[in-house]
Amino acid sequence: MKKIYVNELNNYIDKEIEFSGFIDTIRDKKWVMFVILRDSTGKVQMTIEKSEEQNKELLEIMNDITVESTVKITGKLTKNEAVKLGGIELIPTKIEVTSKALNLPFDYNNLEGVNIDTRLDYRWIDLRNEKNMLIRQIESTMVQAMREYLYQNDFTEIHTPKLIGAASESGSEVFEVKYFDRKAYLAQSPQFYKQMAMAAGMSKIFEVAPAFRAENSNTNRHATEFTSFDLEFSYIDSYEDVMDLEEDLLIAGLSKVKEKYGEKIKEVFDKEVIIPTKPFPRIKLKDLYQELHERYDFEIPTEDIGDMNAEAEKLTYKFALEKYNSEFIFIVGYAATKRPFYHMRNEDGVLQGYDLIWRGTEITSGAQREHRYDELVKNANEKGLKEDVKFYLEFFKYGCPPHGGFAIGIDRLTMLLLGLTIKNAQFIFRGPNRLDP
Ligand code: AMO
Repeated sequence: MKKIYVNELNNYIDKEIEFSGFIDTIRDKKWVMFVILRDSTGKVQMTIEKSEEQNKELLEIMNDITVESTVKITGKLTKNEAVKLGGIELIPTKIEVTSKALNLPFDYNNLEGVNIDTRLDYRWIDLRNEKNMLIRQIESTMVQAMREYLYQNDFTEIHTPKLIGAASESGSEVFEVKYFDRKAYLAQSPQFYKQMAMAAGMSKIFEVAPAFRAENSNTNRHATEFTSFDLEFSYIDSYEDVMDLEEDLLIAGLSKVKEKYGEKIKEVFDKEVIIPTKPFPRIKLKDLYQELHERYDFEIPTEDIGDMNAEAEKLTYKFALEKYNSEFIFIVGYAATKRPFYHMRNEDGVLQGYDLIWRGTEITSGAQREHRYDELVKNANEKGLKEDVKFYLEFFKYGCPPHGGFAIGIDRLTMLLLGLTIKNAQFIFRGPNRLDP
């Protein structure tokens, strides 16, 4: 029999049904027992009159049961205006306990004061919290809308390997794994395979998949495994084309989220979903340094010159709001020495790539790629990477159109959308000190 969910119950008034779910709460009164049942779509009240003879057996079962156990109820669904939960109640004739719960380690309805690590140790219980459930639904809506936008624009979704034979991209920050009698690595990005698809003539591709980074950093925005929303497309004239597409993609995603959850996000997370307008502001790194210096007396540390750091990103958000009234801002003009070798440089050596900052955190890196074999070899050599990226360089020997792309960190997107830390935003957080559950 097909499971009937709480949000479908209105179609079954006065009918005999089977309903399965968790026991949410039990209110045991003198004459009656109210049991709130829950599934992923909502809650419904089950009412058991104590005076009725046929309920004796049901009450025995209920007296022995714990909250958070799961049950399968047979009964009749009736209208009752006095019931706060949707004006309906379930009158049971049979209760089957499908799983009995132990006492919970914490009250997931009241997480204030519960240590985040304890919560993560029992993440499956923590996720029962309504707010956490909502985070998952909002993220799913965002990703769905972005996927749909790409399907509508003739992108093909691909699935690239996560086990790779050579340390990718920069040679650092990768996890090594034992692969029979040799070493393999976990992909830090699908970068090389996105580009291989371009060399294959696929023109427009995307992937939503895990990326692995062996970064030993404990911040609010770093994870060792995260979900990367990657795309790549061909026949571009400039990285401006890549930024244009990213604007449309984010507008599509955020519009859907606002339409479906805008009110709820305001109520539960106290965050406004603001749909950005095109074009997002774009600024050169050296002009940004100057603005940050003049406005906030900020000086980029010597080791970060040509790049950004966390503090600069925070101030850039402030600046973007002040100057452009925008939560988003593209930064261009990074130093080639600070960026991967596969970014294209123009004839003056200026990097044709960008980062996108949203609400003070980098959510994207993107670029036009170097598709000319000789140039690419030169750039790889400059970074001392020739052997590691030998297989990748081959992709560009047999014809490859000009192309570009970007990657959005989905966990960061969710985190910034709802004002969370990455530990709260990720379905299951992975960090230097967390591999379980
Ligand atoms: P980059 O390394 O900037 O670019 O990563 C792209 C985006 O992924 C997210 N991200 C992370 N999220 C959580 N934890 C981390 N440790 C982490 N590291 C990165 C960020 C970031 O902006 N190949 C290029 C992309 C491209 O050019 O297409 C790349 O991987 O949101």
